[in-house]
Amino acid sequence: AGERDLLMHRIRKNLREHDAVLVAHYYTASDIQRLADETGGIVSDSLEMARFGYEHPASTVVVAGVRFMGETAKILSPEKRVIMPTQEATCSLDIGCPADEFAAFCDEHPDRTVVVYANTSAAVKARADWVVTSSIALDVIRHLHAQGEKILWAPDKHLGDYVQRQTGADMLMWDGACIVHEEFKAVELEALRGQLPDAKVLAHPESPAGVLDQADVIGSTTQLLRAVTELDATTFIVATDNGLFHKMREAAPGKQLIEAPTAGRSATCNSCAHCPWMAMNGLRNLDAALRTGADEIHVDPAVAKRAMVSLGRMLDFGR
Ligand code: CIZ
Ligand code: SF4
Repeated sequence: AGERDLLMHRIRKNLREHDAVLVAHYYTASDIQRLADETGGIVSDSLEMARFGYEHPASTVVVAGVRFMGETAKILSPEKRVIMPTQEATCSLDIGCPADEFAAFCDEHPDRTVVVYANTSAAVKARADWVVTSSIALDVIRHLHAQGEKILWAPDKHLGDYVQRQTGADMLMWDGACIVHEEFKAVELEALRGQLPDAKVLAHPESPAGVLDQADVIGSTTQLLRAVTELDATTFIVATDNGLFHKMREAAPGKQLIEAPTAGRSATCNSCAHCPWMAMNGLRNLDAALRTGADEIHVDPAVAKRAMVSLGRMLDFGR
C-alpha cells in the first residue's frame, strides 16, 4: 500500500503540474479509474474518451487504454501532447487488420462503403469512409443500408455478424476477433443460466452469436453499465471484460455481478475475461509516462488528416 499511495499521490501532482488530463477506459485497473475520476478526467468507452480529450482545455492528454485510443485522441487533437502508460498495449483487432492488406481488400471492392470499427490503426481509419464504435454501429449501418449502400466491414466479425443480422444490410466481412470476448462460451453460459434462472445476461457484441442469442441486453460498455442500474434484477451474468465491474459496482452497489463463463481457464489465467493489453496499464508506467514524457503518440499528419474524415462522420452522426 505504501508504494501505491506514493504513486497515486505523485500522479495527481504531476497531472496538475503538467497541465494534463487522464482519460481511462472502463477496462483498466480500478486504481487508474479512481485517479481519472478524482482528478477531473473521465472513465469511459473509446468514443467518449476521444471526445473528452478533444473538448478538455488541458494541453496534455494521458490515455490509459490501448494504442488505437491514443491514436484517436491524437488525430482529434493534433496540437495536444498525447501520452500513454505504454504504447505496447495494443488490441487483437488492430493487429489482425494490417493497413496494407486491408487497403488491398478495399481496392478489390470499390463498390462498397468502407466501415471500420474504432479498434483499428490510424492508417486503417484513413482508408475507411466511416469509423464506428459498438455504441453506434447499428445506427450507422441502418442509415447506410437505408440509402442502398453495400458495406465492407472490418475488423470484428462477431460485431459485424450481429449488425448484419439486426439490419439485413449487405456486408462483406473482414475476419477479425477480440481475443477476450471470443472466449465467452455459449454452452457453459446456458448451464450457468440454468443455475441462476433470475439472472439477466448482459453481453458486448464482440461476443460470439451463441452468447448474444442468450443475452437480455446487447450493447457497448456504456450501454451495459446503464443496464445494470436500469434493469429490475439483482443478479447479472456479464459477457465483457471484467474491468467494467468497477463502474458497475459503483453504479449499483447492491447487485451481484457474475462473469460469463470462458473456456480459457489455466494456471496463468484464472479468469480470461480480462484484456492482456489493457492490463499493461499500471500505476508505475502511468507515473513514469507523466514524469518522462516517453511513450508520446505520434500520427503521420497526412494519415491523421484522412482518418479525421471517417472519424468526423462518426462524431457528427453521434451528435
Ligand atoms: O472492447 C473494447 O476494446 C471496447 C469496448 C472498446 C470501446 O469502444 O470502448
Ligand atoms: Fe481489443 Fe478486445 Fe482488448 Fe478491447 S478487449 S482492446 S477489443 S483485445
